[in-house]
Amino acid sequence: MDERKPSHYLALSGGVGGAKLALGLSKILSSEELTIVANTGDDFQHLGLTVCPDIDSLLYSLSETNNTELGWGQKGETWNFLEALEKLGGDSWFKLGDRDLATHILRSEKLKEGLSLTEVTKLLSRKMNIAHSILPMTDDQVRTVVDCVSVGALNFQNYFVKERCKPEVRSIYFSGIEKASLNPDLDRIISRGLSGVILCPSNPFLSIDPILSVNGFVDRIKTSDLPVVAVSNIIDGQAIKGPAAKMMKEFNIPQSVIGVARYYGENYPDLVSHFVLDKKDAHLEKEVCELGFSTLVTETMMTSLEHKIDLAKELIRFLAEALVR
Ligand code: FO1
Repeated sequence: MDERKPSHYLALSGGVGGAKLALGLSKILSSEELTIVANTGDDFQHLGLTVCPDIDSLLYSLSETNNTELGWGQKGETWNFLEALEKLGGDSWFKLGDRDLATHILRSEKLKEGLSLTEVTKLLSRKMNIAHSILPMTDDQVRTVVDCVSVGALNFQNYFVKERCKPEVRSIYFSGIEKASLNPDLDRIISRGLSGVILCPSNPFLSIDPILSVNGFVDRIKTSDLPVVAVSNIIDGQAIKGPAAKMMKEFNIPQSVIGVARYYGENYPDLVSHFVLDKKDAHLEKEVCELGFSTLVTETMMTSLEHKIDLAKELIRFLAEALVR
């Protein structure tokens, strides 16, 4: 009789890159085989609403309703609310489309009624016909703060959207992280046993760090002795999207896949065992290996659904090989 435990993978995601890979993984793994953990450090209160951009990127990506031109929000979006708000002199720097607004209003109402963020995310997932579990890293409030050289501490969305990532960054911290407990559902899933953890090609400082900083999470993963694979968000020295490369320069980290691999290795010793780099960085594979990672070189640009699925398949194969060794 085959006594093997069923496979179950965790994918840690923030922003567009994470959501793209999560979609690819969801096409090849069943809801019993995959749980997606979302960064909630980008969440904020805006116009009286609770906005959770990284959860929403996952909701819209997995329901295939995401706006691929903008990289956030929903496709076929209209902007009547925003135009009316502007006319009234309201705050319009953070663009809430009419369709997107429904998500934030429903979420905010349910949170006020006393549902947890996990429960609200489950409800929204169900309504969007998403089979896979999207779990916020915690149900407690954590807010990413970007401390900038000239302007001081900025809430994440002020830095990212209002200031367009222009100010030079001194440091980043996650307000509330000390008191945040790991999502209880996530805790249960880890206890049942995992086959591997995937750090999606999201910004390590802004998207992956907050998740790995939740109390006890890294220790739980480490004691399970699992293969943990990081997919580089940097290709040929450039971030696929967002300020990662600029931040690496500001933090004096090499602006390359080496910088990403070194960052994970130094900040999370003995956590990440496997590393995926893009074909364009193949010449750096040996150097990544020398940092102590098993490596896979492949196409990591996900410009079509096929690319997302192909990368997901390669990753799962790579992790499965690690398990049989
Ligand atoms: N990003 C922008 O650059 N400009 C926006 O106006 C904007 C609005 C927005 C509304 C809802 C939402 O869920 C996300 C939104 N984003 C916007 C994206 C978001 O702020 C960032 O991409 C993520 O937080 C980074 O992961």
